[in-house]
Amino acid sequence: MSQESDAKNLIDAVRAGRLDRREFMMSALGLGLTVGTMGAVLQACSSDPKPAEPKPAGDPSTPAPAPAEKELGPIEGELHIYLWSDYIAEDTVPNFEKEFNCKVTVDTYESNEEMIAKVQTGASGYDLVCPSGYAVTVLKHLDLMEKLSKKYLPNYGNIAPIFDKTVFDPENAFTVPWQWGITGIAYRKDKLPAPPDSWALFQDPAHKGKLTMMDDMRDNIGAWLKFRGKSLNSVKPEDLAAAKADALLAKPNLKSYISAPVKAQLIAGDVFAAQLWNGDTMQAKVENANIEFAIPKEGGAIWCDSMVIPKGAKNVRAAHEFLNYVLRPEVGAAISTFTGYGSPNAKATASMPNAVAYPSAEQMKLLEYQEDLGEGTSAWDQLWTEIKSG
Ligand code: SPD
Repeated sequence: MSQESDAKNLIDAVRAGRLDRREFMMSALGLGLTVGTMGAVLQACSSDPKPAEPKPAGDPSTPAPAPAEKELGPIEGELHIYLWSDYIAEDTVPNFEKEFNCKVTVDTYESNEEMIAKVQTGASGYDLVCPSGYAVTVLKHLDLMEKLSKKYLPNYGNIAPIFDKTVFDPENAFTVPWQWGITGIAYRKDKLPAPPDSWALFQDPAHKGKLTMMDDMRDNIGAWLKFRGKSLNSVKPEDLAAAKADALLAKPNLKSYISAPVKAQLIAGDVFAAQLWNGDTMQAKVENANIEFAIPKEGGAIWCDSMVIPKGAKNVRAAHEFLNYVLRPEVGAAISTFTGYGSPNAKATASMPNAVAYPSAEQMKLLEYQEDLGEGTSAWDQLWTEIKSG
């Protein structure tokens, strides 16, 4: 049976009440279904006709009252966060622990897919995770997020209008935007003859063994799609076949597929150019001023990562207190000063002399937001496996 039909059978079983959410996840894992297939099938299944809009009671011009928010108990004594590496200032957690008398653990990951796989088990033990926009959509389809109780987030209004009611969370129901950034090329200006201006750099054998690309399906394949003028969200078989051919052409020149941890190799000069995110590049530049960042002429990805509370989290009040705390202007500013990324917090940005400016309309022409691939996710998963093992 195909992955899709296995996934459909499982979803039917949930709908018929034969499996609960946890049994569903365990069965899916047992069948070896990928995150992509599950998300795609769930998305396809959720395109059933919508129930009729409820009729407004009374004056039709009166907006329906907002649904009651969950009352939360007192703050718990612990909080468990699962976050991208190098994505928080050094004093953010210790200051929170002291002020709120709450012990915080922070574990790190290097890709959305790694994080989703853990959250999908239903027993990750995390109270906060940090998906990129497209991954918020995947978690939503899988019903893996708790709704926020805004009454515990009085600082929510500090979020800049451009990050308010995003495509991936149009009702601000689940997300607190954390950082935004761009995927491009980090390079050593003292090791390359000229600043790189194209993804073609990685196909040039002149720097064989001194180049790396990200161990991140969306960023890696996305770059090769942009290289050929395609959308980095394309699921067209012909676009994906071309991206695979380009990725395989580059592969012999690559030292490895590696994401944020490549910073140490750039600093040491073992790597001359790496596909990387802008903020991580700036963190490396603090250690070595020869490191620069470029957006290839064919374009790159722009994304916004947000904090969300996974379904079943145990320390929901502490999660809210932490979110409200990081929304303080000075805390948000300290985080972005450390990470080198853009802050979605307007008040934080206003207080930072060197805040990363949101791209201009001209720069935005080169950039594209990553979106959920829906039913195309399984084709991408397959392609990424073939590229890495090819
Ligand atoms: N070191 C933190 C990097 C965060 C990158 N998140 C976004 C990835 C988009 N594919």
